Amino acid sequence: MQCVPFFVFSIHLTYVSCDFLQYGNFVDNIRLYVRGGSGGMGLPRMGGQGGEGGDVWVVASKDMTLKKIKDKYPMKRFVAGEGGNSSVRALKGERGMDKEIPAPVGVTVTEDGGKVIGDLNAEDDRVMVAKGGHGGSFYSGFEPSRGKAKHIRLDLKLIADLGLVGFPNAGKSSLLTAMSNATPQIANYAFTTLKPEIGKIMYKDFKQISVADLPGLIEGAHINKGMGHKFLKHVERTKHLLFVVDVCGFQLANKTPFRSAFEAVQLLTKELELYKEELVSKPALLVVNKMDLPDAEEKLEELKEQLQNPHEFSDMLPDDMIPKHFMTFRNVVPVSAHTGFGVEYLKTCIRKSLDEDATMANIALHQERLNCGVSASLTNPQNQNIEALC
Ligand SMILES: Nc1nc2c(ncn2[C@@H]2O[C@H](COP(=O)(O)OP(=O)(O)OP(=O)(O)O)[C@@H](O)[C@H]2O)c(=O)[nH]1
Ligand SMILES: [Mg+2]
Repeated sequence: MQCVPFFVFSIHLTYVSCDFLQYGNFVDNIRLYVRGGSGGMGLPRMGGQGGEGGDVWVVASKDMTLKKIKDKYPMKRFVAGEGGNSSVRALKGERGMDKEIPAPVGVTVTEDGGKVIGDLNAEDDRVMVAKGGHGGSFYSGFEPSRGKAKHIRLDLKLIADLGLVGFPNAGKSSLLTAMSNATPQIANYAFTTLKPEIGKIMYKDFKQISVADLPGLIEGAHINKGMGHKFLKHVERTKHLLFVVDVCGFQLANKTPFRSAFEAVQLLTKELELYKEELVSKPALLVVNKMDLPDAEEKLEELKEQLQNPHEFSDMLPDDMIPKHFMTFRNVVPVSAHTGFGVEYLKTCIRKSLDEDATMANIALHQERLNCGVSASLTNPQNQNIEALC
């Protein structure tokens, strides 16, 4: 068998646009109308004050998805309760009921103009999105005010320890299947994965590492070609990146250039850099997949040599696609997702890499606390509780 790339998509790269490709049923952003409740009427003749209108909150809830919000609230309209009017029996009107919008963990809440209202990163995190109006009182001539009204967006970014980054067909989903409990779709054509999926790698000591399988990147993803931004944003919140390349290289279509494994690495780096430069400073590992194919060993050696001197070998790439900084991988691991070769070693490398970072983060936190303690004892002669000062 010859080591050849797959030529399944016969369309030109530039025709692969978001309009052309469906994003499956996966909903990863949604726009909602929210309005705080109006305040209640005051009672002028007795100086009574109307109740405050309720507020609208977005609350992170387990097992919630944006699709569920869409299905359950098709009007996508959330209005909090009105404050009660002041009356002879209850001079202070009752406060209106708050309205809670359950949302998945990992959403960023923004206003229409793009201003971030808040991130919900853990269950029960909450953010107020529309304040209720004031009840009518002496100061307002007993007239209540209306609640704030606006459109907001909930934008979901997956949170995972590891994000798989690669061209289509590199074998990302196959690798996830080989490493974890996930059963993503796998097929011999580009863009098999249309929505992100999370799998968990289980270790013997019950440690779990979450891995996000993402749709394949193509050249131009940063300007929204292919699946573009829709999934690139999911890389933002993963702690580490796992680049996956086909040892034999990749060609999207017969009109697009063939890219060797080395070029694939650089192009993937550039796409990340162009989308958001800080992404390329994330810790990364490189998986060289399909090592069961003929000539794989020679190709791997060639790749390793090229990675040692990337400047020398980048002239095959267009100038504007050469990354500003070449990626430094913590490990370069040859595997075959098909035969299982190298998969256990890869799992060990991933674990080690994440553990090392967790240890470093703990040391840094400890150091920060100590430094804070030193400055506290310098500025605080009574030597108060350092923790409290920090
Ligand atoms: N020979 C060989 N083929 C593999 C290996 N891993 C994956 N493949 C094949 O490569 C093709 C693509 O695999 P997928 O796992 O769907 O690739 P992907 O990177 O998830 O692709 P997209 O979801 O389209 O981005 C399938 O036909 C797999 O069977 C491997 O280790 N060796
Ligand atoms: Mg896939």
